[in-house]
Amino acid sequence: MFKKILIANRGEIALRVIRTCKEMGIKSVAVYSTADAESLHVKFADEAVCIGPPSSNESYLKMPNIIAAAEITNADAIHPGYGFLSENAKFSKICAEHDIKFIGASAEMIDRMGDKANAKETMKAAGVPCVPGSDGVIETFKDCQKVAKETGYPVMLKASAGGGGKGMRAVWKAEDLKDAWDSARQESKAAFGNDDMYIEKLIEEPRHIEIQIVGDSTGKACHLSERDCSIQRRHQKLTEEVPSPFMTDELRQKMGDAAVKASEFIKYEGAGTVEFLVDKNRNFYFMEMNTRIQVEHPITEQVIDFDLIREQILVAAGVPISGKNYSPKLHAIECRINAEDPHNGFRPSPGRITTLHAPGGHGVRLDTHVYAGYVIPPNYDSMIAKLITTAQTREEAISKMKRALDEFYIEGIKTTIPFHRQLMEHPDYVTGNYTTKFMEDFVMQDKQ
Ligand code: MV4
Repeated sequence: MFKKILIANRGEIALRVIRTCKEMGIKSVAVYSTADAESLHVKFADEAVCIGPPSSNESYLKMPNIIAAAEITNADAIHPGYGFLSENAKFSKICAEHDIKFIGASAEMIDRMGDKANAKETMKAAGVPCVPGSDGVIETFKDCQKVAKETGYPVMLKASAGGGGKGMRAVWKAEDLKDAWDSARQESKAAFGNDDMYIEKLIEEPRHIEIQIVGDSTGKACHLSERDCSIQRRHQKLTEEVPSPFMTDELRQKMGDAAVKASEFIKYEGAGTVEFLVDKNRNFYFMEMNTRIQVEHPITEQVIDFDLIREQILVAAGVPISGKNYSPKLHAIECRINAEDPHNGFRPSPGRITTLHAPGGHGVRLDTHVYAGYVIPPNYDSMIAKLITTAQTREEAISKMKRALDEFYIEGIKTTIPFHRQLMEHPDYVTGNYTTKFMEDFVMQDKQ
């Protein structure tokens, strides 16, 4: 087992990893930018190394500084958390070259799944259902026209280097294809330095349901059920839940089997997520595979009683998994609390937290790095806490969430707490009758 793990991240996820390290008797090393000197991950780790100024490019993304910090402190593994370097093939490779275990995917795996057209072709070969469309990348506009016509409108143009909706265009009729093709390619080139495109049939008002998987070094994989992540705004998830209100035992079996098949086909090692689009008839299609631990992993931990960070560490150390698949025994909901003003277009609201009262009690979990007096720097992601409730039923989990949100006081900055409080009473949320279109139609009620 590892003796010392360096956590190449900040905020709640850095703290989350440190907690599991402590429970496993593994020493932890925090790295931090000068903006994060007062952050809890710095205080709670066994050691801490400053790696640069506030700008992410000069700190949390600066590979030589992080490797140097690992070498100075004698860390034998690096946990990258999510975001930053967690899906950076070059960083995974550099860690391997320095004999430091990267607790994440190999460079080869990251490259393979990071190229979306290639990932889709791989999944097709594995026998995982994919959205009908082009075979891989489309070379010319002429081919694009041809495939769009064969596929049948509406279609979706997607950037192979994409993700997060960048370089993606829905096209409803042939006459709009040229403009969409040109602008999607331009956007992709600017964002990723690559303008490879592929086409799919447009799935209207899909749900986003993902399957958590874990694979080990023997090539065996298992799934840990789903998460419904359909409530998103501009490709940022706001809340997630498990079980999905749209799930059936039969669909879970099929989607779980597909995700395990996908993982075993590529001999995936570690924790990963297979994302699917699910249409109104419960047809499901592979969308993307994430080769990292995700923000919303705690809801899975809550309903199957598993520590996913511990699982990542064990698998990275070569321990085989049991191979058993899991169905949810309970219901869990996560609300992402962001330092944003939901009454003003979710505008970022960094600054000092003057007062904080955290919710607690039965079935309430709060993963956060903030405290009264903490100053939220403007340089990073605006998520400051994840509030998770767990109960026997969805109704009870919602009741608990309302109660927990009501006793969550944060003063000094604006947060998304009022948004979540309204969401928990929205008729379509309460009935579970929501899709990825939900936030397009959502309107915040005025403050009382
Ligand atoms: C789609 C789609 C409909 N049809 N593909 C958005 C992010 C990118 N990873 C894939 N996305 C979509 N792909 C087809 N063929 C609709 C979306 C989509 C979406 C997917 C998941 C969650 C939220 C979304 C919001 C808008 C569009």
